[in-house]
Amino acid sequence: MHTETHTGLDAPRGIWWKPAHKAERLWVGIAFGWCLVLFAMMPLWHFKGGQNPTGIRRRTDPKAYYARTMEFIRQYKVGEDRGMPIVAPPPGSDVYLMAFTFQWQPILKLQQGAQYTLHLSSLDMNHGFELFPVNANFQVVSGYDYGLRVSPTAAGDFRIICNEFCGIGHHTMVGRVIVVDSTGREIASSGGVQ
Ligand SMILES: [Cu+2]
Repeated sequence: MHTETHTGLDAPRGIWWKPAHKAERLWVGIAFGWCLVLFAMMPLWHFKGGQNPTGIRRRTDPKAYYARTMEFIRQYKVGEDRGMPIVAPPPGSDVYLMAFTFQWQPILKLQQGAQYTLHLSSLDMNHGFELFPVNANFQVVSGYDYGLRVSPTAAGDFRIICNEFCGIGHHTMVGRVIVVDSTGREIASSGGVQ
């Protein structure tokens, strides 16, 4: 039996080079046009929709990020909730939140309407920051410091959920953000929707 060998250098046999049908060309054209629309949506939504925020991105060492977060906790700690430090940084400050299996540390106490730079990083693997019930999602990547300029718009007791599967305790990885209103009053609620 004769077995033919083919290399990529030989032209394939047959009539594969037939020009594309009109309908196919039309669909390729529509698909390409749609690609351009979606491509334009990214910058458009940054300015119009308040999505795809820019921020500070820099490389960091997990050990250095841990040390920086611990210093931040020591500096502004105001209490504890079941052993977890509650930290109330002043408006305008840099806020550090670290993710690791299976915790978010520390608990943040922020003021409604104040501006902060929220730094996110992971000490081990990829985690997903999701502020519940606000639909805000960010990747938390080990070795990278992602600094977001944030300003809480509503007072309440919010939760941070990990939305990137990170292991056996992933579903228990819940953090907390307390936002006090402009009078400094804390709105007590558990499970926190305001
Ligand atoms: Cu996780």
